[in-house]
Amino acid sequence: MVDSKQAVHIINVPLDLGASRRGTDAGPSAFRVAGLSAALQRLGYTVSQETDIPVPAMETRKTDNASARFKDEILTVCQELASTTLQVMDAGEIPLVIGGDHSIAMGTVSGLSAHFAKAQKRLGLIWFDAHGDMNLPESSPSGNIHGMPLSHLIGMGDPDLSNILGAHPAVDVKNVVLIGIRDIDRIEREIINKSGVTAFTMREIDEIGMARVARRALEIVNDGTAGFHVSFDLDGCDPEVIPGTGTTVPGGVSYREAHLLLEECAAHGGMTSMEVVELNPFLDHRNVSAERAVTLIQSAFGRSIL
Ligand code: B3U
Ligand code: MN
Ligand code: MN
Repeated sequence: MVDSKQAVHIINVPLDLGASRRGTDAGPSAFRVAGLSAALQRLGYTVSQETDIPVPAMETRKTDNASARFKDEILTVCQELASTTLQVMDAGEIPLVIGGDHSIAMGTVSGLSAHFAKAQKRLGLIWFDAHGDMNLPESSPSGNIHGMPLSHLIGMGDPDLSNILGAHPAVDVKNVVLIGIRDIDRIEREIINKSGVTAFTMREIDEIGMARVARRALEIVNDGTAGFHVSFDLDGCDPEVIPGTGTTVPGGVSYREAHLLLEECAAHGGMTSMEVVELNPFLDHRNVSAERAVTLIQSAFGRSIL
């Protein structure tokens, strides 16, 4: 679906209310400094527009919701983001959403699904992450919403967060894959195992290789759907590849494996949209994580070596 005749619309969401550590709010700026827009143009895309979603700064807010911190603020941001991804899809452009912490995926994916739901179509979802992001407010050890977006997108959890734009559930579990996971909480493990989503843990990647994981994942997300979205948490990569993120977990996906996955997504042709989240420039070294993330995005958008 992604082809160079379509225009890319970059949507920046400088949110860090979903994580405990400050700093993902500077993600969009680091991507600008790393030359994201020019990198897409070099591949032949036009970047039609950049939209900045307004996000309140943590210092201006208080939260008394211990099990879903800053829920009201995050819900407002996700509603605005969902209407934007819906409009961008309706206009025939490719949404590229730049975070921000991973809570924003509830907005991104709800808007995409609302677009397809109008034509009675479904969306597949690739969730690349070190974490499962399938906690519920009652199971979360932290109360951080960036550990909960996927459970809400499959219709569980807080009814406000799981019903953004009325798409409920936003995605069907049978078209959802997790890739790269290696740090799961105790109750979250049961939630994942019971949910019906397919998980390719680091063990599967080690055992059968990223090429086969990518191909199997693509079969699942394309089974009966109108295309698939890639929600790419940079912490899925090994910390040596992406040091600039807040919750690093050793033993992650290598730079080449991550490229291969995204090259396979581009080669398949069904990718409708992408989001890249959890970049924390304050933890980075001279913006290398942002620069590497830009080249990963290029792979997803069809860059080939030759
Ligand atoms: N599972 C933990 C940690 C976590 C999830 N996502 C990130 N960290 N980035 C939690 O807080 O839910
Ligand atoms: Mn995540
Ligand atoms: Mn993560």
